[in-house]
Amino acid sequence: MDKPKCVRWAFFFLLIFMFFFILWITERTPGTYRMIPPPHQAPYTCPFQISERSITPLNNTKHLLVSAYMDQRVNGLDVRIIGIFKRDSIQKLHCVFCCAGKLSSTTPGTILQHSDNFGFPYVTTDVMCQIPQNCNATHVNLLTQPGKDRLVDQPCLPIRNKRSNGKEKEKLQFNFTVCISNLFGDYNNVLQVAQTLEMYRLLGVDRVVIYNTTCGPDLDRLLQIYSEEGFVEMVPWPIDQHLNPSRGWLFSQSGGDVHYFGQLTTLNECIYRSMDRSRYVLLNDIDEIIMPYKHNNLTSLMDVLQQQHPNKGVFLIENHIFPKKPFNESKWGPLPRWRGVPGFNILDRIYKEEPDRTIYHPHKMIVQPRMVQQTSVHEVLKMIGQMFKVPPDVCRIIHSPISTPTQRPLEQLHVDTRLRDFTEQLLPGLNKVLREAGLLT
Ligand SMILES: *[C@@H]1O[C@H](CO)[C@@H](O)[C@H](O)[C@H]1NC(C)=O
Ligand SMILES: *[C@@H]1O[C@H](CO)[C@@H](O)[C@H](O)[C@H]1NC(C)=O
Ligand SMILES: *[C@@H]1O[C@H](CO)[C@@H](O)[C@H](O)[C@H]1NC(C)=O
Ligand SMILES: *[C@@H]1O[C@H](CO)[C@@H](O)[C@H](O)[C@H]1NC(C)=O
Ligand SMILES: *[C@@H]1O[C@H](CO)[C@@H](O)[C@H](O)[C@H]1NC(C)=O
Ligand SMILES: CC(=O)N[C@H]1CO[C@H](CO)[C@@H](O)[C@@H]1O
Repeated sequence: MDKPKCVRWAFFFLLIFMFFFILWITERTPGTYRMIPPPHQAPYTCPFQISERSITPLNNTKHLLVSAYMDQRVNGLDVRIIGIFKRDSIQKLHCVFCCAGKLSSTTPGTILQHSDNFGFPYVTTDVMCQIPQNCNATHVNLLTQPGKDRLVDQPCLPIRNKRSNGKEKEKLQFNFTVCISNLFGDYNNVLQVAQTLEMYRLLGVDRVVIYNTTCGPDLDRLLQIYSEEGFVEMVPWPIDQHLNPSRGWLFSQSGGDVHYFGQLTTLNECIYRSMDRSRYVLLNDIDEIIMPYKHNNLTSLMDVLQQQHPNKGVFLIENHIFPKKPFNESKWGPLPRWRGVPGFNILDRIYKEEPDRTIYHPHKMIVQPRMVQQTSVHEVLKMIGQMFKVPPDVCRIIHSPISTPTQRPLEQLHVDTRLRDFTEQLLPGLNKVLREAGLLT
């Protein structure tokens, strides 16, 4: 090859390279710079930055913000911001809104600390804000001082549950949502979780919301499948990146910054997340099944209970422990195909402890989310409407904990095979999802 030809070829390849390089750059730009506002905007147009995370630190404070929801149940207040606040440094806060692209004037925030904190330094806290007049609010932010200059650095929260104005109440998307407040500690009990989720489905649950700090590798794969299908909604919950979360429920016993990986906050978050889309919300753990004993499913149970108790909005369900030992191998399992699956088989657990009703006995709850303002784990803290204790022969919790410290003698246990009524219905779906997760050979 002579020299000019070689240069011409080199130039040609350079041009092609540059063409693809430019194409690549323009493809990438919108994703990479999503958080930076477009240029040439008038001053104070907003939002500057939108938080897409489930935990957002509030600048110049020790507090964390979680989410903002429209809530006009109390006169004069419009928006509820759910947060995790450091109790010893709670200060005055001011609300500022994005009103169709324009920044509003500030309004004072009303700070409502939840009454349950179990001694921990951080507590679930709501800030209630009033929207200024003539503001079509889309986003909200909090300021420690009522000036606008500090806003550039602080990502604002989108306001959720905005009902379309004037429209009749829309039909609810779901009848029953289960809120699983936390997954943490590389939990990998796949067999139990798959059985439990399939049981929820048979009982009429439409959606399971799971707040996820960490989980084990096999459970991760299983939950990816459920979440692609839409039955499970995973909410990232990286609380360990912001605080030192406690594995216990009481500060004096286990120390740390916040109760059980922020369980009290996620339960409240889940109620507001479900408020405009689910008739009922079930607040229980992943090792618990709220089980009707006189009905085939939750729909028929709640139809009857609600008819008998029209003013009740919170239904307390008694907890019954099905200990790890002794157990009775069910005649259907453990099937050999489940041998490679991590976790235990809840169908084995047919012995149940009788709860000691002379001491405090914790309940879990089925609630109408629109009747609840603030909740704790075993009871609601603030509500509109009343509570009802559901008799245990109508509905109770089948609780299969991963371990039970004290083993009771067989004479003190009762046989309860309610779960096995569903075995035949359970197996097809269960084996299908375990196969999809690559856990059955
Ligand atoms: C408020 O803003 C939303 C989104 O920007 C828009 O869809 C809605 O029509 C507005 N409502 C009013 C009353 O202007
Ligand atoms: C909710 O339950 C009602 C009956 O109580 C039923 O008509 C409706 O289809 C159910 N909705 C969903 C989403 O399952
Ligand atoms: C619930 O059970 C009732 C009565 O057995 C049945 O008619 C209904 O179809 C069931 N609903 C669901 C959602 O499974
Ligand atoms: C749960 O969170 C961990 C840690 O962020 C992540 O690695 C995992 O993929 C998440 N699992 C699911 C199913 O979302
Ligand atoms: C398991 O259940 C069967 C049937 O109820 C019973 O015959 C058997 O004795 C039980 N085994 C144990 C170890 O409890
Ligand atoms: C001044 C200041 O602390 N700014 C921070 C506010 O918070 C965002 C993210 O939450 C940070 O990126 C800023 O540096």
